[in-house]
Amino acid sequence: MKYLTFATILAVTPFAGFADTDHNIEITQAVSIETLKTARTGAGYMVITNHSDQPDVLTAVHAEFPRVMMHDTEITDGVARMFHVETIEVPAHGSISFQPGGKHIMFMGLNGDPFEAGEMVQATLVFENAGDVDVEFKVVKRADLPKFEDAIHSDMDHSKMDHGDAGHSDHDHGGDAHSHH
Ligand SMILES: [Cu+2]
Repeated sequence: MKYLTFATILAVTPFAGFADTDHNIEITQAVSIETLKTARTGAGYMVITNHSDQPDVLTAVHAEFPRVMMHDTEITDGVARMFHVETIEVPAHGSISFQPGGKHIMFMGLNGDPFEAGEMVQATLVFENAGDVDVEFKVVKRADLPKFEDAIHSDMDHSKMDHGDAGHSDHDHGGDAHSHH
């Protein structure tokens, strides 16, 4: 699924006029946690990696719910509180993690149609430079959440990604390694 998503991203990278610039956004570990039947909201988590030489900014998320927002979380006096953010910058050759207790996508207005494990939630991320990037959040049980902090360590990430196969291995991992020195 990662490979498919990556191909989709390449296919939708717009602006032929910017072809000299590498707008290379990769989304990994896109998951949502299953919700209660009565839940009105669900959250999406993922790691966004920007393989390009320019920072990029996530400016909006679209999905088929009455409202979709980007939230971050702060802890005040031991109480976690979510707040709305308008934009999220992804540094050049860097990653941003959306994970429980931190940034997340908030899907609002589920109204009787809960997220069930095994389902996919479709969304489109809108970036200032890369344009529209489609993403599918796989709904999992809370116990099956990946460890997001691993995702930004390229060595760990590589070990999970079967790079032995195919000509896939030459996609921009130089950028990852670079960001960890
Ligand atoms: Cu939220």
